[in-house]
Amino acid sequence: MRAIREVGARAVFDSNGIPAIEVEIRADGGVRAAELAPRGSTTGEFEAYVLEDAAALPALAAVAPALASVADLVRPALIGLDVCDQRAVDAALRAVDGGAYFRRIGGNVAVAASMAVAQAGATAAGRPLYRHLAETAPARLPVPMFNIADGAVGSNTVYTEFLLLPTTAEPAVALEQGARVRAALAARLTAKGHRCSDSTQGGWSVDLGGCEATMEMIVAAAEDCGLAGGHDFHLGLDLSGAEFARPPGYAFPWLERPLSVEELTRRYLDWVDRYPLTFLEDPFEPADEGAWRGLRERLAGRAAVVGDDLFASAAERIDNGVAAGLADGALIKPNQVGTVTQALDALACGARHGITTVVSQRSGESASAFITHLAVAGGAAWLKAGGLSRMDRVAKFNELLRIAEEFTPADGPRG
Ligand code: 2PG
Ligand code: MG
Repeated sequence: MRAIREVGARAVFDSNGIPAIEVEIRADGGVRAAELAPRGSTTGEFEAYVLEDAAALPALAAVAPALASVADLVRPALIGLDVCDQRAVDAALRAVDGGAYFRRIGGNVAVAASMAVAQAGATAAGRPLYRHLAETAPARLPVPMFNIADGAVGSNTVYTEFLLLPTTAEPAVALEQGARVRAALAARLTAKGHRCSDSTQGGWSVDLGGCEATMEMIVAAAEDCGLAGGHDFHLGLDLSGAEFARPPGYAFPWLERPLSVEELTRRYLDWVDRYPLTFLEDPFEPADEGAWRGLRERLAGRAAVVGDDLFASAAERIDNGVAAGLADGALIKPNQVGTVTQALDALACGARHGITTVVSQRSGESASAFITHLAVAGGAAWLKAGGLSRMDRVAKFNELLRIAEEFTPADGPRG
């Protein structure tokens, strides 16, 4: 047993220049690790609570309540625990919180502490983080998917993330494909007089006025690289439906007018017919269960309906949602649910149901490649880490190349 000896914290900045809490763990044997809490730009109602003094943003003082939580609640609960026993540590975090969504200790505090313990535990155990975390789910290498053109909230006015999904399972080949299509898209955009700039997630921040024009441009850019839609790659969209729900319909900025659920469903079905589109993330708001089920039934497997805000990375929500026929896939983001163990449980739950699992970044990130290891350990199908730009995104893709050097599919259950 390697005991946790010290739990410290500091206020730092995330990739968007927003103050975040970083938790630092020290354990027996000189082991030391720190992780900061990522932050979503669109945060669903079922996400773990962010404990901060929001009125003080962007001053570092906004982190003061989270620092107090570490000092007063988390530190006493974790000191003396085995740094390698992630389940016990995460159970202690939940116990000291005592409620739902980490409203007492803060989901940001919980996730930073949980991830820092995992990193320290891997170091103490002398093995890579992905092996340290692999418990029950079969470990495999996820396929990287790329934010290739980004209109996500905070990026521009289209409010949709355009994703490139390579079909190859070979990480280096997939990453090269992402890089080539990124460059080809920039060439097409600049040739048409559009300005190319990086979005917060490392995609090209573009506003071509609508989803169809953007998908056509991406497909053309991929073809410039000799890649064929439906064969070498597919497309995905993250629609962030909850942001645009105007019951009983939806008012996306790229729509000429608000659409009813039936009209929007038909629009999605039409796109799946016309484009190599196989991945629809958050097409509706979570409460619109009939819409989710209806789209999924009418797609009949031609494209995956994937829940992000719908599930908020909670195994119980995935269980219920899949049983209700709402989705064929789930995004997993540790800070949505609060601890590494709960994120791994959500991945295992997805595997049990045979749905597509996607480990994902947030808009506000660190330079850590934690989620890459989580994706491998939990057997995720996909790694959604943004575009191939900005080191906070590229670091996560580069880590996949490093892991691929030593990975064998037998790597998995703890030996
Ligand atoms: C998403 C993520 C990452 P956010 O919606 O899937 O792409 O963004 O930070 O808004 O959760
Ligand atoms: Mg999303």
